[in-house]
Amino acid sequence: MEKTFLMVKPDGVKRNLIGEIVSRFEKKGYKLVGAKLMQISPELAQEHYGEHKERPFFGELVEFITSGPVFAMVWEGENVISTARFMMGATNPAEATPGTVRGDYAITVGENIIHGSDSPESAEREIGLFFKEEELV
Ligand code: RTP
Ligand code: MG
Repeated sequence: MEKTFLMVKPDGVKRNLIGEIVSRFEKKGYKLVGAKLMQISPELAQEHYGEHKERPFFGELVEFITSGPVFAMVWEGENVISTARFMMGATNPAEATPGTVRGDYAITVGENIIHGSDSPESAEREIGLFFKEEELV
């Protein structure tokens, strides 16, 4: 069964949106197989967002994602990688459809509430970065 890595970013945790976000994926029918509240180190942040290291916003991205605790999760289900991305909404919340997480709860691209793996390769890589095998049930 397909698995993906989702994370409530520091802005979502600060705004008390963990429950709301978990609830959406539970109600959709996906299964939560791993979860933890954690502080991301600068090293892990740079590794996680490695594909963006040449981008002008990389420094701000690393600073933001390490600015407070995040809620890291692994979800399982049919087509969960692409459907979770659809449920998250566009990267820029100004373009995200109402009914999506970013469409309903965010305004700016720098603080867009949630992360989700964008492909099977990213999902495998990111689950491995954030979770040990024994942390998944
Ligand atoms: P994420 O990786 O966080 O789930 O977001 P995403 O796939 O929708 O977007 P991605 O292209 O991977 O960008 C990662 C994060 O970088 C920030 N960003 N800022 N200032 C900008 O133009 C800009 N572009 C991207 C966003 O916070 C985005 O979530
Ligand atoms: Mg991305």
